[in-house]
Formats: sequence, structure tokens, C-alpha cells
Amino acid sequence: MTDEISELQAETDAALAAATDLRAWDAIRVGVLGKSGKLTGLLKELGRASPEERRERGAALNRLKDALTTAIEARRVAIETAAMEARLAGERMDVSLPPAVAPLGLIHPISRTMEEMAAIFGAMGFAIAEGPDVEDDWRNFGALNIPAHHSAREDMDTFYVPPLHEPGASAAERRRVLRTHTSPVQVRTMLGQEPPIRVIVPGRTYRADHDATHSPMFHQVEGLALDRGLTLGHLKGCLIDFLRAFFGISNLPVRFRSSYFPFTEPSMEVDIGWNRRTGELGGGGDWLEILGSGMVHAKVLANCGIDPREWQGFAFGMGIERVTMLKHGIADLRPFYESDIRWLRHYGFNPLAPAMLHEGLER
Ligand code: 2NL
Repeated sequence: MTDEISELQAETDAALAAATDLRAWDAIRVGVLGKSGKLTGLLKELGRASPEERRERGAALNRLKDALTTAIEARRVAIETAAMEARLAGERMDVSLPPAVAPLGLIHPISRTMEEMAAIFGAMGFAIAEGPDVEDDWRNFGALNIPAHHSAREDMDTFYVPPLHEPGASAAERRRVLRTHTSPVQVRTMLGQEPPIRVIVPGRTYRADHDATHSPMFHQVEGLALDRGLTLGHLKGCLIDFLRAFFGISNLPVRFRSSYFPFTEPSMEVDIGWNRRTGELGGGGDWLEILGSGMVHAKVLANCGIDPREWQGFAFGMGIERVTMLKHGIADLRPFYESDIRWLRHYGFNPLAPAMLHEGLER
């Protein structure tokens, strides 16, 4: 009898020691304490024993039951603890390792200049307007008071695109070009909305010209402001404020010089002060031409359906590559379009620190 008890104790202890997961452990628990378990069987047999045997053996079986219950429970705790420790060991990480840095792209200097211009002119109430790169002859030249066979058309070394075959369209509407300036977008704006108008137009432009200082594709920003009673004074104030904000020089010298464009009257070229020898902007006694401007020609307004007796305004245009090179001391035009990763890393801008006027534009 007592052999059965010590046998069950020894057998269960050995089985528990060998069990390393909860499934094996549960099989042992059921096999000992379950309805048809071995201990349950011994307790059932107790009913057939004599009263004095029952007392003695009953006490022994109860001690066995306590011992086995405790051992089984202790083994469960040990198995669960071991499983948790194994999991923690597997998921351990070294928080002192350097982080895995995700590669970060950079903003191209052309894009950066456009963003800065959007920030500066945006603060003056200008919206951004965009349009197609392929334009018809009328929007690119005719509406702007550049007549057919005018030297400006040859000056601009225009790329012509095969014409559209639209029935009823005039020759100038059918003839298509890669826009030589972004002015056709201002033409579209004037045709499409009533003044007052304040827009800047950044974008790609094309001229059949290719050497060390000219690319057949380049970028321009033009601006247009139309309202009642706008004067040359508004033009000057607007452009002086823009140039000083863009170059980050609060006392930058700015000079307006009489010039000619077919689409403005009067027309003015705008120069900034610099040192020709060192390339430093701001002073030095030399002048550098930076943009063209003027009061919008009455004929251009009329061509675009606007009454020049009621609305007046100014327009301007500048090359983005040129002002970007001046601002950042970039000597050569060609790398702008070459996608050389070393050049882009050197001149690229942090995309997480975009141009925002309220923070100032200087780095
Ligand atoms: C330059 C000069 C200029 C304009 C562009 C313009 C547009 C319209 C009407 C009147 Cl729709 N003017 N644009 C005016 C003056 C100068 O650009 O040297 N650009 C690089």
C-alpha cells in the first residue's frame, strides 16, 4: 500500500521534472489529479478498506494529494517562468547601438529658390499660377504685343512643335511652341479671371540656345499685379522688398534702369549692387542685372480682355538658375541638370526645413 503511495510520488516527480512545456505538464496533472487520474483512483479504492485502515491510509493519501498538488503547481510556475525568460532573451536589443538612419532626399536648389519666391511673394499677397509647357503662338507672342516677324521671336530662338489641326482655328492658334517665357500663363490668368490680380508664375521655359551659360530648358519666375491705380512706385517697392528678402541683405543696393520690352511700357531693368572682383553681393561699387520689369502695356491688357483705362499694373521676370547661382556662389550652370549625386549633396536643401518667411530665409 505505502509502496503505491511512494511509487506515485516518485513517478510524478520524475514526470514533472521531464516536462518542459505546459502541454506535457497538463497531461501529467490530468493523469494524477483528473477524474480518472491515478490519485483519484487510489482515493476511490479507499471506500473498500476497513474503518481503521481507511483512517490511516486516508491521512497518507491526503498528504500525498497535498504534496502532488504543490509539486504540480510549482512545476507550472517554473515552466512559465522559463518560457518568459527565453522570450525576453530572444527579444533583447541593444539600445546603445547607433540608429538605422533612413536615407533622406534633398531639395534641388531650383526647387528651393521657387519655394523661397513663393514664400516672399506669398507674404505680399501673390498666388502661384501654372500652365502648360506647350503653348500656342498667340499666347506666347501675339497677346504680348510681339508681332509676327518681330526680332523678339528670333531672339528667343523658339522651339516649334507640330501644329494642331483644329477646324476654325487661326494660324496663330494652330502654331504651337515650347513656351519661351512663362508670360502665356499670365495671359491665361487675365483671360480667366477679373482683376485685381496678383500672381507669380514659376516654371520651365525653352529656347534653342546651348552653351556654357545657356541651357535649352531653364526656369523663370514672372509676376503680374493688376489693380486700380498701380504705379511704378508699387513696382519699385515690391521688387526692392523681394530682392532684399531673397538675398538676405536688408540694405542691398537696387537700381532701376530704363529698358525696352514689347509687353511693358515703360520698361526697366533692375540691377543689384555687388563686387565684380570677389562676387560678393551688397556692395563693392559694381552693378549686376538681375531682372526685367515694367508697367503692363495697355495693348497687352486689351488683348487679354482687360480695360486699360480702369486697370493698371506691373510685371516682371527673372531667371531662376541665374539668381540661384548668385545667391549660393554656384559657378557653372550645367550641373543643375546632370543629377550628379555629389553636386546634389553639396548644394541640396533639407526637406525637413522648407522655405518659410516667418523664420527668415537665411540658413
Ligand atoms: C526678363 C524680363 C519680363 C514681363 C517679363 C510680362 C508678362 C505679361 C505682361 C507684361 Cl503677361 N509683362 N512679363 C515683363 C517684363 C519683363 O521679363 O528679363 N526675364 C528673364
